Amino acid sequence: MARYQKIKKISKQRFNSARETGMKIYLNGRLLDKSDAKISVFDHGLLYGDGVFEGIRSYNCLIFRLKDHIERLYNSAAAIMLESPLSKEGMVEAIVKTLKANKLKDAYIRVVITRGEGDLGLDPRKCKNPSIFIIADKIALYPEEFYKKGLEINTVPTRRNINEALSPQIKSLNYLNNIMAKLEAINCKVEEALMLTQDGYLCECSGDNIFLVKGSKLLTPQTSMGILAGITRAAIMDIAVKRNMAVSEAMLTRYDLFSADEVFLTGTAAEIIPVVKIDGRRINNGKPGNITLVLKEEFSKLTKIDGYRYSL
Ligand code: PXG
Repeated sequence: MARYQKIKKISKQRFNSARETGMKIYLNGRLLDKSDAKISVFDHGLLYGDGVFEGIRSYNCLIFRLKDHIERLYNSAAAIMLESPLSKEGMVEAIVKTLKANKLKDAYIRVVITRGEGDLGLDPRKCKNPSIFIIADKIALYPEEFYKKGLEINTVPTRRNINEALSPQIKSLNYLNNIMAKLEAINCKVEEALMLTQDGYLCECSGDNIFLVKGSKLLTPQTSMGILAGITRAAIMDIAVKRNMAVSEAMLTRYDLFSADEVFLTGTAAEIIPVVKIDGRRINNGKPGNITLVLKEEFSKLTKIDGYRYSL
């Protein structure tokens, strides 16, 4: 009996430690249990949103377009004069190490570089050591029914940040512009917010880029409108060009949206998702379009071949 209890106790300990050590977080060179992965309340990433990040996907041990994500991360850092403690190669190694530690073949990877610990003033010179952390987790997509039926979105009153104030090309930790827009969408009981530019042109959603299909042509707002140059967006444009579709980056209006044949959104988390209603108005017949579905299929093929391979 005593022996049985002892075995039970040991296996319980094993279970607990397995659960506690469940998720490993990369933090400044170390892999830590989730509960031990902590940064200072004086970190300017937290105090001022002073930092940059990336959201990356891996599909069956292939990190989709990792090189492009790394480039964008280091461009964002350069734009805010933040020097990464890791080289680009070192960052790739750290990402792979995190995926391996968590035994993840399919994952959503969040890479964050913060300005680091400083004092209560804004001055970034007080922050001597930028922090890097990497979280690799399972991905939360929109519920499957939205991919089948399509999303309902709204244009919202909150305008996209202007390039001259804070370039939307910088993937910074300051996402309040996007969150304000998302709140406005949620308050109207729709899934996503489409932000316009100061002049009322179509810009982008809170975490996704937008595309329209008109005839056999694919249209999307140009980067100078103040959008994040999405990596999924670029992949879709590559696919369309390969399929001999006309693709154009343009200044688009709500008129273009309401007269489009198809509308869809692209993003690392959402991939490609059809939009069937905007501002309460049905797009075309209110059903996901054929070109959207073909592009979605082609994108899925690309995620099997276009990226950085690792093994567990
Ligand atoms: N625009 C913005 C403003 C974004 O934040 C995209 C476009 C799409 O870019 P990619 O490279 O992913 O195709 C993003 C994506 C989420 C989430 O949970 C998405 C993003 C950031 C944070 C969370 O969906 N960025």
